[in-house]
Amino acid sequence: MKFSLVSFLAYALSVEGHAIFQKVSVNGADQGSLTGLRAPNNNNPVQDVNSQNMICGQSGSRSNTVINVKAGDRIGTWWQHVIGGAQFSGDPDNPIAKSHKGPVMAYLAKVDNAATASQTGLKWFKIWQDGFDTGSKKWGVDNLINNNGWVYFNLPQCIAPGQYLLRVEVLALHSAGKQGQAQFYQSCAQINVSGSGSFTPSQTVSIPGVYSANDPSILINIYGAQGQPDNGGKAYNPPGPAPIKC
Ligand SMILES: [Cu+2]
Repeated sequence: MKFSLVSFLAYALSVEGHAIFQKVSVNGADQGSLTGLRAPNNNNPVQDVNSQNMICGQSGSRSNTVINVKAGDRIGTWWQHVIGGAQFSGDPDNPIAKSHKGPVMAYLAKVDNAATASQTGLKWFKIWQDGFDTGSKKWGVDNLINNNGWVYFNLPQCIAPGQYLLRVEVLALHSAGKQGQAQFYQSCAQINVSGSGSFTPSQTVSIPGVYSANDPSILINIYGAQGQPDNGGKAYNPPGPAPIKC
């Protein structure tokens, strides 16, 4: 009895297949687990687009470190099924369950001190996204899985020096055909940007506030006629504003 309960629980946990953004690299230099991050300590998704947990995930760990970066640097964000990596050896849902198709997006908000700033009431702008490629039928999440949980993007060259929260988000759409069933996963990195950029966003968004539950990018059936998660071959626009252009 005991063994069947244990294996049932392992199965019940593993079918969740969620993920946590838990590490940053800068030009390939690994910053260490949870260093410079505000990250949830469990992998449950946020499903209420109006929740404060939409900002940096459910409150969990909060680092005292601010990560130094230069405008233009190649940033890596590392996603795994649970904190530390796979939930168990051979975990098929690490870094995230293959079912969890959807976009990956990155936002910045200016703060005075990234280690101490409140994350509420900030003015966010999007710097990068990886949505859906209609040619290859690959979602941002597919690229994350193919890179063993790493998502890479360049911090735009024009970003002005100073401290920021960098919010990176996976939006899993596998159940998003029903309102309230899209799954949001996010953490925030605390960064200090150097360089000679001078960009100030002409438009910013509030988080929460930027998304609505019936947004066509959030309330969406991504399955085509054959049941494949190919959005019926149609283009997909990730929710929120367009990424800035330098
Ligand atoms: Cu999930």
